[in-house]
Amino acid sequence: MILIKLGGSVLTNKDREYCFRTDVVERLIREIKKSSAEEYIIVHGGGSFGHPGAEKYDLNKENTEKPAEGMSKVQLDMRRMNNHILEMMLDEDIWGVSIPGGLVTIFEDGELYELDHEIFQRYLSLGTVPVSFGDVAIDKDRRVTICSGDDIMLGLSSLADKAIFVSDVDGIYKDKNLKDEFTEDMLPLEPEDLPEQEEAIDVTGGMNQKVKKMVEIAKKTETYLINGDEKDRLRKILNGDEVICTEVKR
Ligand code: ATP
Ligand code: IP8
Repeated sequence: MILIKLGGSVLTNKDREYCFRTDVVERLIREIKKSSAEEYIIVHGGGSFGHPGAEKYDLNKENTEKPAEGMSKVQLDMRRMNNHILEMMLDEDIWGVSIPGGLVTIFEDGELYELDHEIFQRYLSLGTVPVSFGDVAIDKDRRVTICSGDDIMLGLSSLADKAIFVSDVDGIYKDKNLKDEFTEDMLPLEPEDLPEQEEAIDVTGGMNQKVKKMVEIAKKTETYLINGDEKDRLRKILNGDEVICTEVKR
């Protein structure tokens, strides 16, 4: 089974709320369809659908003033995004089924505590393609928190032969301006070695948090970050061909 995370940075225009990059999403779905991947799970991020609301309601903080209102609204935003993606998949005869991250996870003080693997395996064995996504989830300590798509990737990593993160950069860069060479082989780069991000970033922590989770995922399965803006990279990596990317090694 291959895990594919379609990142919010490639699916949406993060500078404009609710702005899908329709052509890119359609192409990525076609690349998956044309590839030799037979059994796979798609996980998608929140991009400009999920992050603005999550920030507005402080859903990733310890104290959230309006947890029920925030949960209700941001869950709806994420389900709208997910519906779009499922519709585009149906257009390519890919039988996607929605598995919202908030319904299959429990968090403890902001960290993933439990993820229900079995539901994914059951849907896979039906011949469907589970499509899970970052969501608002239950937290044992904080009441609510944000479940990142990267948490779902981590939770499913022990089932996977390969985990592919599709982003809008060629790989993980060591310098602040993303200008120098990105690192093709993350060993022995540690998440702490990455440049600190100054700008306000995603509620789920941007690239630094992603790399921490990728390092954990790499202990379980082959883990790559590729640029989905570049045509054919997703199809090629799914086929097992070499592409420009960062492979995070354990
Ligand atoms: P989402 O969390 O919404 O699903 P995503 O998974 O696509 O989004 P982001 O959190 O947006 O991922 O992270 C990708 C972005 O991180 C890139 O667009 C890039 O500009 C930025 N970035 C910051 N630091 C680095 C770095 N060291 N190497 C590569 N990209 C970086
Ligand atoms: O974009 C975040 O998921 P991510 C989901 O994968 C929400 O970090 C609701 C912001």
